[in-house]
Amino acid sequence: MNRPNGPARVNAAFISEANAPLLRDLQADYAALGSRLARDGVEIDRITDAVAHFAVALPSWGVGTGGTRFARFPGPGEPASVFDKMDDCAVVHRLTGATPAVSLHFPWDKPSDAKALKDYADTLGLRFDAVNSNTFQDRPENPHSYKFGSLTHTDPAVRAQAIEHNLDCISLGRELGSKALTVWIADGANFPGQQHMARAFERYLESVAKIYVALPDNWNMLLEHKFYEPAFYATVIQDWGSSLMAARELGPKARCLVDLGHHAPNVNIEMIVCRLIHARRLGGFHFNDSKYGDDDLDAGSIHPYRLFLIFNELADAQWRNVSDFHPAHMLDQSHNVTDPIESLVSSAGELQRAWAQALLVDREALAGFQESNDALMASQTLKRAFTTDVSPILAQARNSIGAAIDPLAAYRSSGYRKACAESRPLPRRAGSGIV
Ligand SMILES: [Mn+2]
Repeated sequence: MNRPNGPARVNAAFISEANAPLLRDLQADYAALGSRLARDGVEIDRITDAVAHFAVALPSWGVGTGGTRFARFPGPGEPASVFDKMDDCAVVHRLTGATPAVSLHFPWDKPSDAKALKDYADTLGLRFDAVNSNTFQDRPENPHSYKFGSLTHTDPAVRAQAIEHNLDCISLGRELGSKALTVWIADGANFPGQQHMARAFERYLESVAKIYVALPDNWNMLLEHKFYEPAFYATVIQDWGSSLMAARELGPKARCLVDLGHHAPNVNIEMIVCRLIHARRLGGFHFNDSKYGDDDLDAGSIHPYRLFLIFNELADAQWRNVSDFHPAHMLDQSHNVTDPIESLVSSAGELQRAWAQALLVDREALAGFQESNDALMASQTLKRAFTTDVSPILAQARNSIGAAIDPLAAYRSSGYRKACAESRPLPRRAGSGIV
């Protein structure tokens, strides 16, 4: 496919040129950190290798400018098609080396020719992660409205329409090489008494069971919970308890997806992660950050310690060799005031940072402090890893796989956004809000 606006300018030669003047300082910084870690018995190359193999999927909706309930302020050169989105995702991947997959959202990204899209992704070196269904918006082609719910609607015809859409997502995902379907529903109530809460949950179980049976054997169904919005009184799948109950009723291919923004403030998300690991039902993550609610801010921008503590649970599970443990990593963010590519580049780096820090935790020492009830030293053991500046590890990991030592600076010098602004049509409308 001839894509004149393809991400050709951000290619291997460009990145190598951008890296050249930074190599000497990186070597010095990496050697200094290597010596410091060696004193703790940590071999730095082992951590760097793990970071280089870390991957997180990009949300197709994340490369467009997001918005709020109030307004959306489009940025220049926004993607106008799913192919443009793939180009932007390829740029993020070339710069970071950490984002080899894209998570699509249907019908927003529904291709007229799935094979052409798959072929184009192949040429970009990208693959497809979980596909996301959307039964929270009405479409002109749908005979029924989701205003009062989708998979849990009181009317069986609406439920059938929502089930059918999820089945369509599975068949599209099969053509694209996806291995998972993520299901988040907006169903719930704004008023006490509006919805029979028990019956709504029963209808949910009945509907998702009809989707579950259509899953290929090597697929997962990721159930995403969220405690409020757009339903402000009660949401049908509001928490990890409801999600886990549903996953257990459905079967082993059903897993729980933890979106970091979908919990009340101060909820101990790392504890939830730990419990889902125990249940062998941690399906994956939507990474983002928040201050107040489901803010969809950039990962690591508000609570980096919380992000580290979540990765600490993942590193601990890996250290314990927990069976059947392979959670999917995906970003789910809304970029309202930044260039979306820059936010995604930065967020991928923040996840790698948390992963590197988590791998630095001295788990033998921590276990000893926990056994002897030494609360202070146990806490210090985590803090020692968290306060280590692992930036040289991240830069060296990127350099080792042909990505950019300083991906943001490289991106800004590439002129990619300016070229997109010149070649892509202006968005048709500026009004829509939340993505
Ligand atoms: Mn999400």
